[in-house]
Formats: sequence, structure tokens, C-alpha cells
Amino acid sequence: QHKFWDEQPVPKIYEENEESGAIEEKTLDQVRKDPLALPDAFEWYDIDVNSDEDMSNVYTLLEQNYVEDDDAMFRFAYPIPFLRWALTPPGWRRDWHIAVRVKANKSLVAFISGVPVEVRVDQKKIVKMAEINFLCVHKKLREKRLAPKLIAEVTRRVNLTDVWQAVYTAGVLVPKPVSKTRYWHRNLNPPKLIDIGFSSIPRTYAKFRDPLDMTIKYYKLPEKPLTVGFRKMTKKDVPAVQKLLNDYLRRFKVHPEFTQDDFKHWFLTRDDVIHSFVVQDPETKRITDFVSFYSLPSSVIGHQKHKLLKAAYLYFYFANSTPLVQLIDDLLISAKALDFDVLNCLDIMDNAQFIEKCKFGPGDGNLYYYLYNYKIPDLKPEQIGLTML
Ligand code: NHW
Ligand code: EN5
Repeated sequence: QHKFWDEQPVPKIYEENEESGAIEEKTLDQVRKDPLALPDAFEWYDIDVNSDEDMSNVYTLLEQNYVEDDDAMFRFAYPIPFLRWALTPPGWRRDWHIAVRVKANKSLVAFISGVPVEVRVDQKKIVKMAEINFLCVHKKLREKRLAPKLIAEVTRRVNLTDVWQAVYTAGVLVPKPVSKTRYWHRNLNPPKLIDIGFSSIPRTYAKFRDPLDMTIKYYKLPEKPLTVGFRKMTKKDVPAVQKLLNDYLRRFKVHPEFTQDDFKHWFLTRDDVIHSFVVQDPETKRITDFVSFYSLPSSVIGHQKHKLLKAAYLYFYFANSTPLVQLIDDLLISAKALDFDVLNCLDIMDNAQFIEKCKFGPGDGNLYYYLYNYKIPDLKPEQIGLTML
């Protein structure tokens, strides 16, 4: 039933694991030195992230062919600066940015990417992995087994660097998830979200004289953050926040470890890409809390008035002093001030503590977490300490 996945070092769907660890151990001499064969009309091409032309081609492929919701109303539209950020953390490699082109006219028809990440699983020692993302096959070339080719080729190239594990997330169920998580959404712009069909007027308001007005009032937020000492994170905060974030993440069963360079890359604010905030105690001057979100718009498919949904996604955080509900409220206020329509999160980490209190509602999408070549007993969403892009 899974022609490809049944042959890969991943657990079977029904398999229950009691221990964690690698599924297979291989050595470099067992890895093919030449690329996998593609159908004759196609060729491999490594994307040059520094080329505007290459990046614009990746952008267009994804904008027109990447992930949609179940009703095909919205499609992720990762902007070019976001893609550059996502593809170039410390240690990135051009040969992990893999495209397939039509030989005849060089047009891009498929893509998959890997970037390096250090992940700790089940409180054991840190494992070097590839974080796999942006797997995409053009709509006109679907169900021709091109995806397994892309996956096998990225696996080969990752293996050639002596890396044997990977982490990835997907909305679909394949063998075999570490965890099944759910999306939650916090409405920041009720008129627009209702207009585009992202949300509807709560049933309980339908009987009132002005249901939209009731909805707007329900979701209303203060103009400015409420926590004393809440501000944008700066370069100077990096050493302290990097350490405190790693300390916080250690309580989870799957989490990344960030070097100082990793932390700078992933969290220093880049306009329209990543926004990070801290709380600094006015007395001690110490950083007590940290919270971040990334900006990922979606195309609104076939809408006359609105072309783009401006969505913010909760990224990493820790709350050592400020109540988590208050920290997230300040994040919502900041996202609203930056003109986002919605703030999304998953039910991972400590998110259950604030989800309902901060007026998030359940989405219709799931997100499965996966490890390649690593088995582990099933995890609850709250044991996951990793957010992907
Ligand atoms: S999840 C987003 C994936 N992309 C999309 O959903 C975009 C829209 N869809 C498409 O472009 C984030 C196509 O439908 C795709 C499939 C390309 C998805 N994960 O070519 P065929 C990521 O990027 C399996 C894993 O005929 P297609 C994470 C499927 O089960 N497997 O299908 C990516 C079947 O195998 P089976 C997936 O529709 C992680 C086979 O592909 C999958 O034309 C990748 C069918 O292929 C998915 N999302 O193209 C794994 N979707 O065994 C990384 C389908 O069931 C592993 N399939 O017959 C680690 C690698 C590195 C290891 C290093 C040590
Ligand atoms: C790899 N890094 O399904 C990621 N999105 O809920 C790839 N639903 O936006 C895998 N269908 O529920 C990504 N509104 C997998 C996710 C794919 C995209 C997806 C879902 C997540 C989504 C929205 C729109 C639904 C439109 C109809 C949704 C309801 C929100 C409402 C807000 C107010 C309170 C109640 C809930």
C-alpha cells in the first residue's frame, strides 16, 4: 500500500516502538556516488539561493503548486526573502536545494530542500539531521512517482555528508508519525477572515442584531503590549536568550539545539520574515521571557477583493517569569500592530496552557511530525519542542 515508504527505514504504520534509536546503520561506501536517474525529459538542477532568477522560479513553483488546505481555498505563498532565510542557516549546502527542470526549456517542475539541524530525541545525545521541507511537484506532473525520486535523491546527498537521520512535517499520513498535532488559529481581523472564508461568524452570535460587530468586539485587543519590559529582541540579547531557549527546550522529547550562530540566523528580526521579542526585567536587566513568530502569507485562491492572507505563525518561545497567557497576548497585540490577519500555532510545547484563554480556535488541518531512520515511542503533541517552517 506504500510502494515507496515500505522500503524505507521508517516504522510501519502499525508498529509500536518501546525503545528509541536508529533503524539502520550504514556507511559511506554503501551510498551511490551518482544521482538517481530521472525520466528522459528531465534533469537535476541545484538552486543558487544568491540568484534572483533561481529564487523567483522557486517562488513561482511553490506559489502555484505547494500546500493547500482541504478545500483548496488557501495556498502557502512563501516570499523570496523567507525562502532565502529558510534555506541558508549555518552549514547550508547548495546541493541540498534540489530542483528538477525540463531539459528542453529549463523550466522548474519540482523541488525539495534540506538544511542541517541538530536534534535531541528522547533525552539522548544530539543527532545531526537534515530538516526536509518544500517538497513540491508541479500540478501537471502529479502521481507519476516523481516525489519518491526527489526524496531518494535528497537522502543520497544527505548521506554523502555522513548524516543518516532527518526530520520533517506534513499534513498527510505516511509511515510513521512521531506525533499528530493540530493547527489552532487566533483571529486578528474578523471582517477580512470572514470575507475570504477563513473563518465564520460564531454560531452563538448569529441571533444578535449585529453579529459581525459582536465578533469584532470579542476578538478586540489592546493597542500596545501590556507586560512591562516587553520589547523587540536585539543583537545584544543573543547570548542570554540563546542559552535560556536551549535550557527550556531540553524538557521536550524532540527538540533542536541552537548554536549562537544558529540562533542569530533563526531569530534576529528580519522584516516581513521573522519577529522576535523579549521581556527584560527593569530592575535586574535580565531577560526573563522570549517569544517569536514568522510571517507566512497564503494566496487566497480565486478571490476578487483579497489576494493574500497575512498569517503569523508562533515560532519558539520560553516564559520563565511572565505568565504564558500574557506573553502570547502581547505577541498577538504585536502581530495585530504589524497588520497580520491571523496568528496560527500548533498544540505542541506548552501551547495548551494559552490556546483557549487567548481565543484560538481549532483549525481543520493536522500536522504530522516525522523522523527518518529513527524509531521512538509515540509522542503526545505537548512533548514536541520543534516548530518547522
Ligand atoms: S509537507 C508538504 C509536501 N508538499 C505538498 O503537499 C505540496 C503539494 N503536493 C505536491 O507537490 C512538507 C505533491 O502532491 C507531492 C507528492 C510532491 C507532495 N511526505 O510523486 P508521487 C515537506 O516538504 C509519497 C512524504 O506519485 P505526487 C516534507 C506518497 O505516500 N511522502 O505523488 C517532505 C507516495 O508514496 P507511497 C509523501 O502527488 C518530506 C509517493 O509519495 C508526501 O505527484 C519528504 C507518491 O509520489 C509527503 N508530503 O507528489 C520525506 N506526499 O509509499 C523526507 C506524498 O505511499 C524524508 N508522498 O506509495 C527524509 C529524506 C532525507 C533523509 C536523510 C537521512
Ligand atoms: C510543512 N512545514 O490545512 C508544512 N491549513 O488548520 C506543510 N484552516 O488554515 C503541511 N478548509 O481552519 C501543512 N480556519 C499542512 C497544513 C495545510 C494547510 C491547512 C489549515 C490548518 C487552515 C483554516 C481555513 C480553513 C478553510 C477551509 C481554518 C478556521 C479558523 C477559525 C478561526 C476562529 C476560531 C475558530 C477557527
